[in-house]
Amino acid sequence: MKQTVDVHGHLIGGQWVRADAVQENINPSDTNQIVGRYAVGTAEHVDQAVRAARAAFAAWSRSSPQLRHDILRRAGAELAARKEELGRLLSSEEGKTLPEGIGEVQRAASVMDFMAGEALRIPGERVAGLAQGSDAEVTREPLGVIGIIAPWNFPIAIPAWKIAPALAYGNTVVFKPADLVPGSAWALVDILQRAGLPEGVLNLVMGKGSVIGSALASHPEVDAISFTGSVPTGRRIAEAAVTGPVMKRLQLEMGGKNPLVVLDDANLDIAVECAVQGAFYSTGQRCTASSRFIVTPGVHDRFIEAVVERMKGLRIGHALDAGSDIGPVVDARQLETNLRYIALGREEGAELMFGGDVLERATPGFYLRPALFASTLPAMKVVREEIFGPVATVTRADDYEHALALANDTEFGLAAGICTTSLSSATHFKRYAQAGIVKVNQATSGLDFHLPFGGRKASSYGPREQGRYAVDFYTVIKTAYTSA
Ligand code: UN1
Repeated sequence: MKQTVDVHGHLIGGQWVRADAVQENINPSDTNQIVGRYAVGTAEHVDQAVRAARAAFAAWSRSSPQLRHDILRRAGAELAARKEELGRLLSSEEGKTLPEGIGEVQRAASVMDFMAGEALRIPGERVAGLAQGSDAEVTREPLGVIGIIAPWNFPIAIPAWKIAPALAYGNTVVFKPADLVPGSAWALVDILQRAGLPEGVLNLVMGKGSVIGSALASHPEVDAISFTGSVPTGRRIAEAAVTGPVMKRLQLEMGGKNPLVVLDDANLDIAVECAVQGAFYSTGQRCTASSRFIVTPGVHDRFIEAVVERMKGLRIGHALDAGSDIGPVVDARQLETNLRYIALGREEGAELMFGGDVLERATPGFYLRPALFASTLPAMKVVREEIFGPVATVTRADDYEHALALANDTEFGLAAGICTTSLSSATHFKRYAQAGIVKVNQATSGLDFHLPFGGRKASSYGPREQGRYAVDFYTVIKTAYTSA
């Protein structure tokens, strides 16, 4: 494809770098619309970016926390000031609705502010040593060059919550955004760079995961990889990351098949809201989405009826239309996956209660009506495998104990929810749900930026992201002994 003036380049060593290959960023709400043109990189770009990050590390890792704080604060302020504009860009490239897009940019701004503060609060401790006169200090130092590989479903918030702590704690970064959503990533990097980062501290290389992600995961000068995406890709990254001379530290956030348990004593309105919000908003494209509703007999039929009624009122349309509750699926491939699972659910004997059909709108896009399956059994693939679309299943449970067992009957362990008015069921579930995040009377998706995020089992590997806990991944501990 011919390069045009408006191509957005990579950022390597403080310079915007144009590439021979260019990709068009297509709007899933209107496939005739090109959101922008973005450079597509090679392993050579990754190598240059990693060298730049390595060269910048010595000075940046010793920089004043005040400097790092001020840069992050400035970036946060610009993100907040431009959230309407950047929210439009985000919704145009990813397909989530405009309020969701704007909300996500605000979240990125809040993350910058929070992490600006954390740059001033790097923890450490002084402890008495055991030998006579010996003192020990436990301090945290920057880790080095961090490779950040982000998914397409949160085009600005996930990059922000990985990049901000990396920089706050004195690391340098090579960032590879998802190739479906380079626009928000480019804008975020541009903002951080103009906020005053020295050259090479933050580098951006766009392109295919199979090329850029692999090159980053296997590069000997990269010290750690923070990745969010699928389990198979996470596994490939992990394998590549430990084969070099120095095994890289890993933080992998992967899939989910998150249960929402609804008990007989639940407030039905709350349960329906949690179900519909958690499963279908953001087009179900969240690793925290509730995809398995597990419902006890006394409320089972009423719950399905009420969810279907609520689904009938959902407006599926162009992400930027004020009337849309749910935007399109991100691309043709994901739509195909969703439809394949919807067909499979029927073949497996699940009962399609509502939705699952492709919709025509004024503009050509990947519009899908959210789907609800009932009469599903734990062994069905639609109940076991992550679909990453607006498809949810209802499984009947005999009682609370059975519901808990079904909730935990999965290889994943990211989020788990329960709707109940019983303190004892809620308390028991919080304790025994095998998940990194548990929600009571709240949708499983939608998380606070100041709290730790991560899962168990196949969902996650490595230390938590976000909040004060991010320090565990982005710093390395030193224990110093001194005798005077
Ligand atoms: C949220 O539900 O607010 O990729 C965040 C994802 C998760 C983030 C979910 N890593 O969906």
